[in-house]
Amino acid sequence: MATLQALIFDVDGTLADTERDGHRVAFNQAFAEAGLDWVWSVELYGELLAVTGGKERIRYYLENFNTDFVLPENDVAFIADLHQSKTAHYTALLESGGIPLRPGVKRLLNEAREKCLRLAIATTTTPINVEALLVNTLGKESMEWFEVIAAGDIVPAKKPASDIYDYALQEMQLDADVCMAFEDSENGILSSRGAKLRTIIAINDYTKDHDFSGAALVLDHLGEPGQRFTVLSGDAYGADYVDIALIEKLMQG
Ligand code: XBP
Ligand code: MG
Repeated sequence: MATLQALIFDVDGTLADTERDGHRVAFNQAFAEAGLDWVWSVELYGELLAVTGGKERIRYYLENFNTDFVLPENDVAFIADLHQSKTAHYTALLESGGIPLRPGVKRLLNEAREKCLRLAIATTTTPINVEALLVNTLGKESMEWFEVIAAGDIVPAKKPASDIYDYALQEMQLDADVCMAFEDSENGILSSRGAKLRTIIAINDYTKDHDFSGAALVLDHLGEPGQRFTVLSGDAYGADYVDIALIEKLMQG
């Protein structure tokens, strides 16, 4: 029987609702600063989220939603510069305390640490974005809580490819069977399940209609004592919030 040893977390949409009021806003600030008239509305951004990775998303936007724009010859550098500016705006936004953690995240991390479980991150976002979120919500020392922070371009193929989770598992020298992954999106669960990880989903506004086939549990959020989660799919064994005891029960499934 598999005994739980580690929790692996996605970042955007899972630890915090970063997309609509964080990444999207930062992209628009970078576009304006570069003198571009591109504006990513809340609705358009929902469509652009089909592609993970900021640089990949800019290219997807140009190829599908702004086909009149003529990319300069050095298109890779052009997109990379734009994305670098976006990252600066995004981290500044996090430093201003703009984005809190989602319900249950801090409590679950603390319980996992008390129980000496191992922690990791597997995300497509840029590494310094992860640092900015962790430091500004949990404090500087939280960077040490995660033995692996697998992020961004560290693997060539971003989610939905399983590479980022495969990388995290390999770095931790762990089998998928002794871990639980936490995700919020279809691309995320395709990636985690591709790495054979059991996965708990906490949806958000952008992902509520996604296909979460294969999830161990689908919830509106991880829940807190006094802030019960709603179970959208799966068996939560009568629990009100995700804790280690519930995760251990789900490990047997
Ligand atoms: C997150 C992403 C990221 C962020 C932007 O997906 O797709 O690209 O939106 O970050 P997931 P960067 O939560 O599935 O990892 O601009 O730094 O790429
Ligand atoms: Mg996500």
